[in-house]
Amino acid sequence: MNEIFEAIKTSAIRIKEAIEFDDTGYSKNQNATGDTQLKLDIKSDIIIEAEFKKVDSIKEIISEEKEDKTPLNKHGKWLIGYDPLDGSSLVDVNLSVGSIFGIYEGDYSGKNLKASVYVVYGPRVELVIATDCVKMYRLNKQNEFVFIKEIKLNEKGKLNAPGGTQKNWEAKHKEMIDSIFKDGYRLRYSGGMVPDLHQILLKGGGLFSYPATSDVPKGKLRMIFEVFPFAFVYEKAGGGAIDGKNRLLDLTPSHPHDTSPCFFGSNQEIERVKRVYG
Ligand code: AHM
Ligand code: MG
Repeated sequence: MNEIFEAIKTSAIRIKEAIEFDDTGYSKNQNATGDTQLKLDIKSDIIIEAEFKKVDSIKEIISEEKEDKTPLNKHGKWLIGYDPLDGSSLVDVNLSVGSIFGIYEGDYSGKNLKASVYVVYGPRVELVIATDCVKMYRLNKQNEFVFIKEIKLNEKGKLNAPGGTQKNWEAKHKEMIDSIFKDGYRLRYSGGMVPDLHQILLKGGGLFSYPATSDVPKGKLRMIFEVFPFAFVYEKAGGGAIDGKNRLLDLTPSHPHDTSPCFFGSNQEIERVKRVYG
């Protein structure tokens, strides 16, 4: 799988340069979910596809920015689901954005996710690879990703990142979020799931939620490109990831762009969600 990690690193360096210097405006196209694509969404997708095309072990890829799967090598082993530029609506205000990759074998179900990777494009570029454990790397002046540390969640954290439009939350969800704040948790929510989840991982723990709401009853975040890869990272870092009741990695999407309500966090916060939703 190393050749895939190397292709992701090369893509990340090229995307970082595009974010720094390219036009941040919108294109005239819409993606499979109906979002108007930024020129940077399209360029990031092109960069990643070009790098993955050089890797023989990849059988097929599917991007959040495309409706359908793209077959690469018939004899390849791995399927990759990826979000080329997550949180791209934050690019124009110069907040952090990211890329997310799930590496699957057989099909795109949670149980067949074998590794995941994400990249944070912030003041610095950081890359996190989750296999048996979760390792963080940082880009240096020579454009190399240098190992920084292994990421482990504490049993309980201090941060709360509550996603979704509040006026559309269910009453029980609102009560839960209010009670978490009453217990002293601090609000940390930028609107980019990559930096928001990265912050919780690096600060030891907390809760990120994107629940079912009246406007998006199945949540907003997509299983293959966003939810499963981060569920894998959180579990391997010693925390949990559920849809309220069930483990996210036990789910199987029936369509590539299917979404799920999701909660990622350290163990005590995930137990708290289960008590409310279970
Ligand atoms: P995107 O893939 O279109 O960028 O959407 C994903 C983003 C996540 O990064 C973030 O957690 C969520 O959408 C924020 O959604 P909202 O604007 O509804 O709070
Ligand atoms: Mg996204």
